[in-house]
Amino acid sequence: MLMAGGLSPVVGFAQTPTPPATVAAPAASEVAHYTYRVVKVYPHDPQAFTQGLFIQNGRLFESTGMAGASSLREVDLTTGEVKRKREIARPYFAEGVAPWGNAIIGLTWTQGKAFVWDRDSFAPKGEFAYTGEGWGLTGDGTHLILSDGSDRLRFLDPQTFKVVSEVPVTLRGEPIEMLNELEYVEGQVYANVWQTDYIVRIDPKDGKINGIVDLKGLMAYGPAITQRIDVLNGIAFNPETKHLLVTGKYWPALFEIELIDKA
Ligand code: DDQ
Ligand code: CA
Repeated sequence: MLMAGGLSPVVGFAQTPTPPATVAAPAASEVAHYTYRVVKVYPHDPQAFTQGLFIQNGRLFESTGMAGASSLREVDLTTGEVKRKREIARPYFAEGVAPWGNAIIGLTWTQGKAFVWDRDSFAPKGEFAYTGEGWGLTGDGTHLILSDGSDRLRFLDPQTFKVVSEVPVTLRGEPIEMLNELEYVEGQVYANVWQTDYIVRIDPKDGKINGIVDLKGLMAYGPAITQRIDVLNGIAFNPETKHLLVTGKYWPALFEIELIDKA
């Protein structure tokens, strides 16, 4: 269940599941809790149903979903202006994107197809097939890492898209599903949990969640909401500042944030 382990948007993560009698409960301190400090607020295209987000060499790339509105974009961080855009035609519903060398690889939600584009021209370079759904995509330098809405992360060979290994993602022993947009940050995988204000930090070695970032209230730092917005989605790491950039589907703002230990 999505809410197993206490990621319910209503009750937060205060509830601790009862451990089996024979197994010692891991100390709560094994999971770090973070809140955030907003460093900067940038404009974001409110028509962008954000599905993928990353920075490479200071350049910001984004993918957007919805059949008929899917795209790959390079975006000017400061102005939010779309510098380059490749539309991804129906029936494809674009999902997460990640860089690989000079290429960008992009998932589709239920079409089982990943596109490969040239990073600079966005010209198509190839395709991969995979089973199941595609949600988030990132890379650890050796493998691509894919989420599919379940509690599992798949590690893929970037040359073939074959599954090399998989880990179940757990919070204090309970599976956490609905892992959405991903970002590999200094040895850990950050994941938006779909339809919550939480980003979880996952140890890719064993799938254990070792940190929870609570982004509740983030939109209050942005402009007034004048249109329908959807869920938090999109994490990019800026290695120069060590800050995260986060946004959401149809959000009018993109936030540069710093994580703060929750007291
Ligand atoms: N996902 O990105 C979480 C994988 C899917 C989000 C889809 C939400 C909008 C659904 C619209 C239905 C159109 C077929
Ligand atoms: Ca990302």
